[in-house]
Parts: sequence; C-alpha cells; structure tokens
Amino acid sequence: MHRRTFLKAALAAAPFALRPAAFAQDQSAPTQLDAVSRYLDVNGKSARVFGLEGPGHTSGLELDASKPFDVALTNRTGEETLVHWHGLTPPPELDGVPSEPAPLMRQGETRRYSFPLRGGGTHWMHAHTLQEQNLLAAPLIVRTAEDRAADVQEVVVLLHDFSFTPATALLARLTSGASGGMHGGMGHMSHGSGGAAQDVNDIEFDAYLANDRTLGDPQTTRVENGGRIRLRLINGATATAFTIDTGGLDGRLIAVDGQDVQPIKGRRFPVAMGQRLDIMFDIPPEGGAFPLLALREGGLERTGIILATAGARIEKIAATGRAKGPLVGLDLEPGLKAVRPLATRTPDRRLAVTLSGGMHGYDWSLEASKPLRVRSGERVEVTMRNMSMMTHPMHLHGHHFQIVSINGKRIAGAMRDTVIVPHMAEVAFAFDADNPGKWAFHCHHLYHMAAGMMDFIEYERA
Ligand SMILES: [Cu+2]
Repeated sequence: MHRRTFLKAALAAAPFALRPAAFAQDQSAPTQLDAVSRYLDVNGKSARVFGLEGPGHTSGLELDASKPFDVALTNRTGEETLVHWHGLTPPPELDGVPSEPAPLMRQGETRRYSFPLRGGGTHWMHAHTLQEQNLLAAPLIVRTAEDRAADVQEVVVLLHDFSFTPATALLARLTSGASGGMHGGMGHMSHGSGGAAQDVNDIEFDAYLANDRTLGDPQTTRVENGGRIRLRLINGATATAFTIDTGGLDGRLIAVDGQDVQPIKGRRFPVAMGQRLDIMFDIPPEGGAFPLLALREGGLERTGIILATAGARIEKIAATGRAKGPLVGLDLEPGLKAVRPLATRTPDRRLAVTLSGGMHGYDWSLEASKPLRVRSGERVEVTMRNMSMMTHPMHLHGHHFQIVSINGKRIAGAMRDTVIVPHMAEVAFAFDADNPGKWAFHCHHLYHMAAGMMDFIEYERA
C-alpha cells in the first residue's frame, strides 16, 4: 500500500493522530473548539474529566501556520472556564488567564479568538485554573507547508498526571500542611555526585497517562517498516516532570517548546511541565514494536505509547519500572542551539526574580527585585534564581524567549516558552518586548502557581 493511503487508514482510529486532510479553515469560518465534560476510564474506574474537542471530536487542534489562528471556543463543560493557548503569541485580551484581562466564560458561551500565527510548532492549550488537573488540556499543533509535505508520520502524545481526588482537595491538603500521605510520597534525590539533595514530587497521583491511557492499555500506533516518525510530545502534567525513554530506538530531538533546534541524537530526553519535545525516529526496515516511555522523575511510575509495525509482537509493559526516573535537570540545555535565535543585541533592561518557598508552609513565591516592567521595543533579560528545594518550570506568556545563561555561564541556547530552574540554580532568558500587555510569568507546577508562584511582566506606556 502507498504510504500516504496506509497512514490515513492507520491513523483514522487513533484519536490523537494527525489526519493530513483535517483542516478546512477558510477566511470566514472559524475552527470550532468545544470545551467539554466527559468520562474517562482510568485503571478500571470511571472519572469525570474535561476535554477540548476540535472538528470531528478529535482532541485538540491542528492548524495551518500560513493562516491566522481563528477559533470559536464554546464552553460546554457545565461550569465557568477559559483556555490559554500555550506557546502562541496572541494579543493579551485573548490569552486566557482568568480576569487578566478576559473574564471566565459562562456555560454555553462562545468566544472567537483570531490573531496571526508566527510559525509552526508543537503547542498545547489548557485551562489556567485547577481544571487543568482534570484534563482541560489538549494538543495544539501548528503545521507548516514543509511539515505537511514531509514524508513523515506524525504522532502526537499528551502526557498527564491523573488523580481521582479533586484538584481543590489536593491543593487544600498541600496548603494545610496536614498532608501526611503526601509528604510520605515525597522523594529526595541527589543530582550527580556530591550534589545536594532536592525535593521531588509533592503529589502522589493515581495514574500517569499518555493520550488518556495508562500502560495497562496503551495507545499502539501502527508504523511502517523503514518509516520515519515525528513524535510531538507535550508534558501536560500538572506536577510531574518526565524523562522520555526511547528504548532501543535512536531519537533526534529537533524542537523544544515548538521551536526548532539543531538536531541532537539521544535515547533519553527530559521534559518538564508545560514543555514540548519534537523527536524524529527511523523505524528499522525489519520492523518491530517500539515502546516510547515517559519515566516519572524520581519515581518508578511510567506511561507511554507503543509504535509497532504490522505483525510485530507487542509485549505488555508494567506501569512501574525497576529504576526510578532520572531527575529532570539542565544537562541537555547548554547543548540546545536555536535554529532561529534572537538577533544579537545588548539588553535594554535586566530583571531579576527569586523563586522561594517550600513544602512545609506550601508558601511558593516569585519575588522581583524591582517591578517587572518593560517597554515595547526593548530587549529584556530576566534572571531567575531558585532558593527553594524544588525545581520550578517557569513559563512566560505572550513571548518566546532564548536561554542565555545557566548558573552564570553565558550560552546561546534554545528558544522556549518554559524553562526549568533547578533548586539553587540560576537561569536567565532574553526576549524582545514585541507584544504589549500584561503577561503572566509563573511556575508551571499547577499547585506552586496556585499557592503564589506567579507574577506579571507588564509593558509601560511609552
Ligand atoms: Cu514550582
């Protein structure tokens, strides 16, 4: 069978797979997106969760980079909500942080979101509320003409950490300090030889999902012998960092946070909350079954999908491994080189923030040494110093930034929108202030954000 025909047939059944002919955007009609309530079976038990359904009830959206973002979002969740387009650069009134500035949407309300796209990329969208815990989150894939012309099978995977306990109760337990069970689950790990111990994982989840499924019943994606695969992986977990383990398959990392990097070969790639990885694989001509696993940082738990050629024997994979997942650190970061970096320029403004707080008071904060104000047209450099015992994945809305310094060492790193700052580390990023507004800047650990690790970078009027 010709590869394209084969792919269409094979992918039709996979809810998260990209279907090449799926977009039908035109100038006048927006793409419909519904925020919904649905039931999901997790480990044999039914859970009410949310979803974001695009055309044909597929999860999420796939858009054409040559056209504007033009989406009509309808709230069918039965409660108030709002959606943030993580990785895109909308004007501030379309960003999606409740009341900053747009109010929450009422049940049944439809809002239209229209703004230019700035290129392709693996992005996602999610509620900027505790509803993110209940899967008010989905892939948002923007494909270029080059992506569409490539003879590559795309596989989109959204990772998640799932709990049967409501997010409000999880947060209340953490902030009340009366979380015996939660502290019991918390890990302490050392990084490298002689590194100080750090805290990892402040919540024990009931399951770790890849495209809504556990390894008890994983997504198995049919691939071709000798075929080329592009994994578009999104860490949509609220409080869990993962290491992607490609098993016996060599991967080539080609983008982080939807921004192209010079390819890096490997079999293990870290991905913190909010971040994305695009990894290319060549399936061997002899075929086989190839699990792509996501190892929970500091834990035995894992999730993932399986790529399999026709007739391949697929072995059952346990949802817990024998070795704890590695700490997600900055080892890979200095080696990442942006394909399209910022132009070389001296910063016009330097900002500095300190990340602090701890598990006991659950008093996470982001403190700036001076007001986080910028002016349109400036090159801004932001230095983040983490004085706490946990790693924080820091996300700035409305912009893409470049990593320019790690622990005082200058680098010309990747373009990103989310970067981790490990405990006692210092990371700096630079961005061009080209999208006036008031922009959320926060930790992408949902409960750290909810407990106060969030601020705004605001443009001054000239
Ligand atoms: Cu944090």
